[in-house]
Amino acid sequence: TQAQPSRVVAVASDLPQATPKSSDPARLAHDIVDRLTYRIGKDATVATPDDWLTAVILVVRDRVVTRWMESTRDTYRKESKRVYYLSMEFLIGRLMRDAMSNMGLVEEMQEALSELGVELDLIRELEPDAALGNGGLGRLAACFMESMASVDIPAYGYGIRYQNGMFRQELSDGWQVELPETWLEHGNPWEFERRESAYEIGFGGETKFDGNSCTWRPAERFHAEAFDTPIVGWQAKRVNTLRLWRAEPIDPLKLDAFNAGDHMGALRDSNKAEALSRVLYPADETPAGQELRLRQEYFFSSASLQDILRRHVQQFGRITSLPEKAAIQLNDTHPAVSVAELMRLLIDEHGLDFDLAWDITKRTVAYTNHTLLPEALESWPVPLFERLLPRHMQLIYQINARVLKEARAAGTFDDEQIAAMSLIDENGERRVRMGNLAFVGAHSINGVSGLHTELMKKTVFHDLHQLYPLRINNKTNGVTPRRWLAQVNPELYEMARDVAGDGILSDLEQMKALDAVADDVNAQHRFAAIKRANKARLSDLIKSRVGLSVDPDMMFDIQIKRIHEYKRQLLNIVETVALYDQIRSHPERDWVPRVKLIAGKAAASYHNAKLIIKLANDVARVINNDPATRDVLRIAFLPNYNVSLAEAMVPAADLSEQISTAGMEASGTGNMKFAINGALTIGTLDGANVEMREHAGHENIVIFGLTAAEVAAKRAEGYDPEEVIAASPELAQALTAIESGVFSPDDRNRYRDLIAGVRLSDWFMVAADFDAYAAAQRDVDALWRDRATWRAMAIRNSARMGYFSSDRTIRQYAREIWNVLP
Ligand code: B1H
Repeated sequence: TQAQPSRVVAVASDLPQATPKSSDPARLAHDIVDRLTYRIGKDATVATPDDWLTAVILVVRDRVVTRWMESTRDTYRKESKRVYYLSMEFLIGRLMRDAMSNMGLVEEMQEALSELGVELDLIRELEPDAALGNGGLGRLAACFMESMASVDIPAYGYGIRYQNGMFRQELSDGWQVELPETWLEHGNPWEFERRESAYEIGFGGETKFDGNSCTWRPAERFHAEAFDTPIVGWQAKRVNTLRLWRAEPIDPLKLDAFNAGDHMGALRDSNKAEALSRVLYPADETPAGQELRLRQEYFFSSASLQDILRRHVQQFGRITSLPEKAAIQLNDTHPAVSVAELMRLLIDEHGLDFDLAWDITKRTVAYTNHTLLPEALESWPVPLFERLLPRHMQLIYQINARVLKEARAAGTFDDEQIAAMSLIDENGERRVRMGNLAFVGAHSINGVSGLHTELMKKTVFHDLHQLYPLRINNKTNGVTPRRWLAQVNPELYEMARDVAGDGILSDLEQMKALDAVADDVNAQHRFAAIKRANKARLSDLIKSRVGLSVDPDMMFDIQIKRIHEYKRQLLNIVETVALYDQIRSHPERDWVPRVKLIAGKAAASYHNAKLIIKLANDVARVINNDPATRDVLRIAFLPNYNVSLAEAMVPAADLSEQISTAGMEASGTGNMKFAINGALTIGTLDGANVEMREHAGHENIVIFGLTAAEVAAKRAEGYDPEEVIAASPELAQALTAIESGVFSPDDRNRYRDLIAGVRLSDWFMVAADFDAYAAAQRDVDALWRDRATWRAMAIRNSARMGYFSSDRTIRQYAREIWNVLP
């Protein structure tokens, strides 16, 4: 089928308003040389590839700016409600291809550059990844920013302009080594420094009451300075702003101290300020709990709220209309101190009384929860909180008194339940519970998948949910199809367009049209050729990164995500070891050639996670060097997983590993990216896998293992992993091999404790799920042998993932939480 002409016409009229002149290749070429000369001060003959990259970005940026200003003016003129997305993390990756492709400039730019003798693909690789995030939570924020622009919602992202983002991971003898990432080294041509937008941020000091009014005199004060990055929506319909804050000293150099000979003291404020926006905490799902982290959280929350209130008052005059004109979404509890800060600003700076301020706060703020892991629920020791934010501590006590009064008035809660709802954890050292603060200060609390939302109601927020039963709602995550289909897999995108028409990127549900061709031999061959080409490209990358040759005709089995025990990379590796043993014992069998690829970073302080990386590398060394198995089984750990590496791996996957312990992965978003690109999923009934199965059809996904309810029951009953191990010879053999040092002859005890954890408690159900997982893998092998069936399933997966576009997610937030019209 061909695209219907009418659709093509409709889309063409939607193209970016860039004048034909501004996207003309000759004009682009001229502009590139112009930027090179006048902005970078280089002659084309001596320009380095980095110079060309900067010049190209500046040319794209100039075209973006026109649309940006139009968007801003449009919002102002229409007096539209604005959405504010507050997040400690924005994992945006590279922006050039994204901006160019959403502006509709890719081909013209390619032409312009070839006139200049420069290869776009080459300079594209030089752009650093903006890695201002740990993993899924930060990447979701980046997808949401792109989707909000694409569905035409006036939105601002607010965060921190970390000088050092996520660390760079290197391997040294198979161990993870963390190195600082210096993404700003060559400057950042995307950002605009806003020296005029600076706010004062205070810490410590004391509060003074005069009647009802309170003044807070902070002991330390800093400035927050804004840096704006334009975020281009699909077809440049709208360009929104990502505003990141950098901390600045108010007094960069204390000359009096310096002159008195105290040279270090003269720079103390400068150094303290620098530390605030210096580095991203690289501890996914394990809050650092350090003072600097709380300072960072307050720093960016306060700057963002001051900016939001200033913009509101400037345009609308009255602060009381805030909830009608601003929706503030808290990305997890990291900005939860915003609830107290908004109350402070409304009461102390804008003179409202507590009741009105509380009403405005609740109607403006909404909160997204991203995890149920107990260790990830943020709380701060009361003494620390009080010392850094004395005024906020008072307000939190006042809020708490009001909430607990409401709870008591309900008459249905016992003391234990009341204690669970309190903003203060009184068990042991008193702590401020940030999740409870975010919950009570918000009109909406959402989870990120259906299962996660239901578990939220039953676990962390069980009692608050009883008190406020209308607040919890679900917004299943999604990913942007512009980056995660069109840009990473242009050939599959082209095939999809040929079948489903040009509308798929504005409405991913239209991919459904591919369903009709899933059994068509030509479609299957085209799909297979595309996958093969993506795999060949990834093979080259693997060869260059880790020196391993992999045949693109093997099954590419991929697990990429942060290294976490609950994500169960260990289950994957143990199964690989068991399979290795099987192949050695039965070399005559018809084994499906498979390469297992693993990548991901471990938090620097997470001992077991780092050990799992070492294990992957130890196992890889043995297996990849065994001539008896190397034709049918290989395994590689690819270092420095980041957005750009994901972009190379996702379109090359045959099999996507989504094997977390059921009940522990809130949603997952990698799972969606793989399926959109035609990988089959092997996974547990966890997070969004549950919904992916409904959309793909139960027959098109390989599900195994305990359900969340079964995991909970097993843990409650107290289960004995040794029994399970004894009943499974393959598992027993693999565990024994690992713990006895077969893969670590240089240190035979290396994995003793790691495996002991499985034998003794097996909190993550590695042993409990092993047999089901191994059997599911053999089912996968059987499917692979029937290539036509496999391809049909893969195409159906790709066709049926329309629901998992972040445009759908954002439209739901817009209608059901923010009350804005896309
Ligand atoms: C997710 C985090 C997270 N949930 C604490 N929670 C952090 C918690 O630095 N910290 O302190 C950082 C990150 N990240 C992830 O969010 C979930 O695990 C995924 O399942 C989910 O898909 C993603 C987006 O909702």
